[in-house]
Amino acid sequence: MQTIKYTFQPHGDERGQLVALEEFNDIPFRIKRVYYMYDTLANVVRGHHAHKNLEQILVCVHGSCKIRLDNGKEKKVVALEKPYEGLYVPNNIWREMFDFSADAVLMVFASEIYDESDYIRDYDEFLKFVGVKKDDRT
Ligand code: T46
Repeated sequence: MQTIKYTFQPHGDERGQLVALEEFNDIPFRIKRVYYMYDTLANVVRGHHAHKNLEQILVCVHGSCKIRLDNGKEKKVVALEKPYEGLYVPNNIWREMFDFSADAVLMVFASEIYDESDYIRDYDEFLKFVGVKKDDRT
């Protein structure tokens, strides 16, 4: 499974670093929502769902965490450890976020506003939605 990890341009000088993210330039969609999670407890796994119509870029702006992406056939784990890296997560991908460091702040840029009806929270329903039979999985 191909994953897209962006390396954003830090604008560093003697004062420190600054990263600017513009829609359609650095973020490949119109940004309708930004949310972030912090104070995630050790051993917590968040996510466990897919979206029918949502593109997102995940940036761990402080600390680190890991993201498991699953297209129904294959899984891939991507580590987010730098505040200038962004992981693109398209629709129809099951995602789980885990291994949060105590200081992790995971910021998400989303192409749509919050809509609970866009979530697929049942894994078998997800496999059916993406047209994958259980035997096809690796
Ligand atoms: C995703 C991963 C990466 C809102 O009220 N508005 C929002 O925009 C969001 C994202 C959540 N919420 C409420 C709904 C729940 O009561 O915040 C609570 C926690 O949300 P959830 O359990 O969905 O959080 P995660 O970390 O499992 O998943 C989130 C996003 O929901 C999801 O779209 O892709 O982060």
